[in-house]
Amino acid sequence: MVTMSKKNRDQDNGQTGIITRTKPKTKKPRLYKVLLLNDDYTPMEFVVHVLERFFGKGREEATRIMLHVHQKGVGICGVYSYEIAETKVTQVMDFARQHQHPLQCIMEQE
Ligand code: TYC
Repeated sequence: MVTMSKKNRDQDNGQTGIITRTKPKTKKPRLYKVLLLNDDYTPMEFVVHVLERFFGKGREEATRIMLHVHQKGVGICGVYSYEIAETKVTQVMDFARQHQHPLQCIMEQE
């Protein structure tokens, strides 16, 4: 919707038209995949824990995703808006660094 400034409202005597949008504005948010990359050193149990803690997965799904990454080299943890995806990547990278594991987490536009 387009609205008038206070000055314009004060001067408006009812004859001034207000332009309104007829079509509802539905901007679809761009989505980003958060991916885990395989490496030779991060313990499998640590990756499962990451998927449970930061991506809300249960033990079974977390284990399935971890094994997929282990076998294929890369796997999807979840799909989010830019800000949420960026936060997840930062949380995982900080957590991996704190535990001195080389685990890599990246985001990619869908
Ligand atoms: N490849 C690792 C190992 O054999 C396990 C692993 C899985 C590491 C997934 C990273 O994103 C990863 N210990």
